[in-house]
Order: sequence, then C-alpha cells, then structure tokens
Amino acid sequence: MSTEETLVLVKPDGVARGLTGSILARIEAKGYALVDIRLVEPDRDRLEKHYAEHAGKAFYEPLLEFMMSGPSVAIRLAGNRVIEGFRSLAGATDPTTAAPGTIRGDFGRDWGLAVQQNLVHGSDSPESAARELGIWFG
Ligand code: YYY
Ligand code: MG
Repeated sequence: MSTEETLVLVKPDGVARGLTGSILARIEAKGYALVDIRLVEPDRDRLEKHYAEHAGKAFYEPLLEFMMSGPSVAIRLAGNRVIEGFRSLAGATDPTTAAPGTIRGDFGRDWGLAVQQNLVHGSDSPESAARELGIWFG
C-alpha cells in the first residue's frame, strides 16, 4: 500500500460546460480522497511552468491560450496508485479516441478547435505530481 497524491485539473472547457460535478462524482465514486480543491484562473507564468515539457511544440501556444480562457478547478487528490488510476479514469489524450467509460471518452470530442479540449489534466508520474502540486497549491 503506497498512498500517493496527484494533481487533477478540470480544465476551462469542463468548468464552462458545467461538468465539474459529474467529473468529481466519478473521482469520488472511485474512492479517491479530496485533500484540497480550489477554483483557479492561472496566469501565463503558472501555465508555462505547468506545461514546460511542451514548450516549443505546435500546440503549445493554443494550449496556453485555452488554459487562460476561463477558470479551472485544481484538485489535490490522494489514494493508493492514484496517479495511474486517475489517468485511467481520464482516458486517452485525444477525446475522440478515448474509450467510452472514461471522462474524456464520455464527455469529450473533437470540436474542430485549435486545441484538444479534453476536460481534465492528471499528473503522469510521482515526479510530475510533486512538481505540479507545488505549482498549483504551493
Ligand atoms: O497528459 P495528457 O494531458 O494526456 O497529454 P499531454 O501529451 O501531456 O499534452 C498536454 C495537453 O496538450 C493535452 O491534454 C492536450 C494538449 N495537446 C494538444 O492540444 N495537441 C496535441 N497533439 C497533444 C496535446
Ligand atoms: Mg501530460
């Protein structure tokens, strides 16, 4: 048993579409623990830190613009293997191909916009989780 923490974001599309409650319900039904939760309107500096690994990629600027388009809900989530487990709940990055039953597969699709609006973020490793929790809750 190794309890972990991860950073989950309900991205601006999820908040704007009124899906925060539905997404939280899935997280709670899975049995993960909400340690902290807040509504955040991140500035560019915070997002550059958060998405540093993607700097320079074609989707980077549209991604930052999208992430500044409205508030996100930041969640500090705890549980055994929660990093891997939330990524599994979220589904594949591309919401068109994300499996039905996942958050992205059930609620997301390709809206024909410059950025994939895929509703949620989840840290991808213990190192990413520690770094990202510092950025959003530090
Ligand atoms: O971890 P995850 O969110 O599933 O994907 P990443 O590869 O880390 O990309 C971060 C973020 O960037 C993704 O959620 C949507 C956006 N994105 C994009 O707009 N276009 C791509 N080709 C890849 C990623
Ligand atoms: Mg990622």
